[in-house]
Amino acid sequence: MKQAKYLVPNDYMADPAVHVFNGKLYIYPSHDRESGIPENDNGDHFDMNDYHVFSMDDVEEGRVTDHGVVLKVADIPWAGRQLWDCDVAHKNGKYYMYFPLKDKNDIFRIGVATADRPEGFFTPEKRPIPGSYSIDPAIFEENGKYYMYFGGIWGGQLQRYRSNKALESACFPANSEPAICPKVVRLSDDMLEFAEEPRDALILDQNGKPLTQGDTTRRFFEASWMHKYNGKYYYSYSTGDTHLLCYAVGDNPYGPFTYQGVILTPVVGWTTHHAIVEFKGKWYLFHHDCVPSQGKTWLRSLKVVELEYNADGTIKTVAGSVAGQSVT
Ligand code: FUB
Repeated sequence: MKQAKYLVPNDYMADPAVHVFNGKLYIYPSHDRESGIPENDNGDHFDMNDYHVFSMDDVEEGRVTDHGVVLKVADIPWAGRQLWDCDVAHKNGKYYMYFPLKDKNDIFRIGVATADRPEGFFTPEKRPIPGSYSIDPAIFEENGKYYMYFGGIWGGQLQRYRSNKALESACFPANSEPAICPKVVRLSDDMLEFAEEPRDALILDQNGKPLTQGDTTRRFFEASWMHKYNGKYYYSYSTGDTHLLCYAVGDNPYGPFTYQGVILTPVVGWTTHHAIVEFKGKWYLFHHDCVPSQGKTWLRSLKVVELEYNADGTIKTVAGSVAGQSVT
């Protein structure tokens, strides 16, 4: 498959997290809906209130099974509003869904819900993860250790924290100062808490200097993902207001990571978000755009395209739908 394909043409799904469980591919997206809330920089118009799970036996063949609603805002005891990008991990026969949600004070926290099967139903814990904040949890497992990458600026509220403590008010570094970093934290053995204080996942330029806040085509905004390729750790993310998916490579899950380049050029829509996964010997980039909704930024559609690497381990840039990429 060299052309991007839409996966769920009858509904709006975004922010894919994708994993192989029991030989199948499972997709955990956000479920976009028309809420009528006007668009703003806070992302209030992304007012999602449930999740579906999808699975595929084969990406090339393309058939997608919808396992239906697996978790709803209405079932989460601490819920305020806005179920954003989730991810799922498997440990010892149980499946753990991590999801960002605003609490009753309109503060994003990260919650956990558990299931006995990858397709759910997921039962939420009574409280969010203690010490959690911001959005976009992405889980990476290696040798029985589970790491969560998280965070997002602007509507994702990461600028309201320093050293894992809430500030009196939001604070962005000056343009010449090191950029706000995504966070990485190891999960506890029971998968329900953080095992340590979240750390900065530092992104460096080729000279070993931290990317700066003013470097808006390279600095982190939201949408973390981690995958391993040829022994290296590929941390990937969205640059938000410059609409790129970028990546940086490191030697261990905590980083630092050195910036390498662009994975996906801008798509139709405002947000860009992804998952990278190997399945049946090929690598795939799952992502979303707003072509089917004719550019309504809050109604996004899931897509997949094959991802290719150069011999030196760099990723071949994929053209997003703004560049006029044709889709099937
Ligand atoms: O879907 C809501 C937010 O939009 C996600 O959490 C971000 O990553 C962006 O895609």
